[in-house]
Amino acid sequence: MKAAVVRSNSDGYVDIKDVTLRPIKPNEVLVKTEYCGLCHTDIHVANGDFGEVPGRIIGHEGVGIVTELGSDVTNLKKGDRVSIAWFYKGCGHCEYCLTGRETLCRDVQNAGYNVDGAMAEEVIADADYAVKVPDDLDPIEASSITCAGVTTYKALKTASIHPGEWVAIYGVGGLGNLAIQWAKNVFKAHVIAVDINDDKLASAKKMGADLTFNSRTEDSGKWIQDKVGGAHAAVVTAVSQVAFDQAVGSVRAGARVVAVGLPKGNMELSIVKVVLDGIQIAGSLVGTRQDLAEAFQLAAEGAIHPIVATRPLADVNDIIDEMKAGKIEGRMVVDFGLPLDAPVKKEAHAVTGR
Ligand code: 8ID
Ligand code: ZN
Repeated sequence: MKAAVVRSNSDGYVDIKDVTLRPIKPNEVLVKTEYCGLCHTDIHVANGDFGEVPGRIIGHEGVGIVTELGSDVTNLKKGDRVSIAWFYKGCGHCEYCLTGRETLCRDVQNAGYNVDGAMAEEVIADADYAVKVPDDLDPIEASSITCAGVTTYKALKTASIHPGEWVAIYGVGGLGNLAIQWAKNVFKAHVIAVDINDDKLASAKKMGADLTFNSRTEDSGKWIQDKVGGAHAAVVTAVSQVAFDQAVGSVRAGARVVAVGLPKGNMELSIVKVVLDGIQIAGSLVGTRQDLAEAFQLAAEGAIHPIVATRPLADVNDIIDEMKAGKIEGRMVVDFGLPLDAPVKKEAHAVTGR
C-alpha cells in the first residue's frame, strides 16, 4: 500500500512509498483510510523539529473504515468509521491517564511521529483509542476535527472563556479557522483574529471574527489594548515566536494565554506583567478521546464547519509547500479514493461563516 514517509534527511518533505504494515495485534484494528488532512505538525515531524524519525508514515487527521478486527476487539466492528489522531495511545495506568489528562502520558504514542500514521492507504489503530466518527458528520470535515478541531476546542476550554468576553486568536490557518468558529458558535465569545496574511483575515471574517488585524508590520498587542481594553484570553496557533510575545501583550489583567502553535524558540515574558497582572500562561496539547468525541458531536450538529478541500496523495509535497507559503485556506485533505495522480481539485469543500 502507498504511504507518505519522512525522508532519511528530514528535509521537511515526504516520499510516497510502497509499505507493508505488520499484522494487527489482538487489541488492534486495520483501517482503510478515506481521508487524511495535512497538519502543520506533519511538517514539523518531516523537518525533525521534535527529533528525527526517518521512514515514519506521517498523518494524524485520519478518518477511515475498519476492515479487520483483532481477536480481542469488542467495541468496534467491520465497517465502522473511526479516526486516527495525534493522541494514538496512552499507557492507561499513569496519573495522567487516570485523571483525564491522557495526552500528557509520559509513555504516549503519537500517530505519525512515534508510531505510523494515517497518511497512507491503510493504518493500524488501537481499538480502545480509535474514536468513532458519528454517521451524520461529513468524513472530510471529520478529518479536520481529528486534530485541528479537537485541539482548538480544548484550547478554548483551557482559556476558560465566558460568553461575551474577547478572545484573540493568533494564526488563522488549519487550526485558527476552527478556533474562531468554536469561539463564536460554541463559547459565544467576541473574536479578534490576528494573522500576517490578508487572505487569511478575509477568511476569518467569513468564519465570524468580529475584528481582524494584520500584524505583519504593526504590533497587534497594542492595537488590541487600544481597541477593546485587552483580550480576556488569547489562543496562539501561529507558527511564529513573535506572535506569542504579541499575544501576551494583547491580554488584560487576569487573562489566560494558551500556547498551541509549535514554532522553535522561547516566549518573552515580563515577570512583572505576569505577576502584577495575574496572567496565566498554559500549553494545550490536542485533546483527550472524550474531547474528540465532544468535538465530533458538536460538528455533527452543525456548530462548526471546517474549511476543507480534497487532493490526491501525489500532491502531498505541494501541499507542504503551499502550507509553508501560507497559501492554504483552512485545510488540504488527501482523499484516498482519488487515483494517486488525479487532477488537482483545490476548491473549498465547505465554507460556512456565521
Ligand atoms: O496540540 C497542539 N498544541 C497542536 C495541534 C496541532 C497543531 C499544535 N499544532 C501546531 C502546529 O504544529 C503548528 O505549529 O499549531 C501550529 C499551527 O498549525 P496549523 O494551523 O496546521 O498551521 P497553518 O495552517 O500553517 O496555520 C498557521 C497560521 O499562522 C499564521 C499563518 O499565516 C497561518 O495562517 N502566522 C504565522 I506563520 N506567523 C504569524 C504571526 N506572526 C501568523 N499569524 C499571526 N502572527
Ligand atoms: Zn495536527
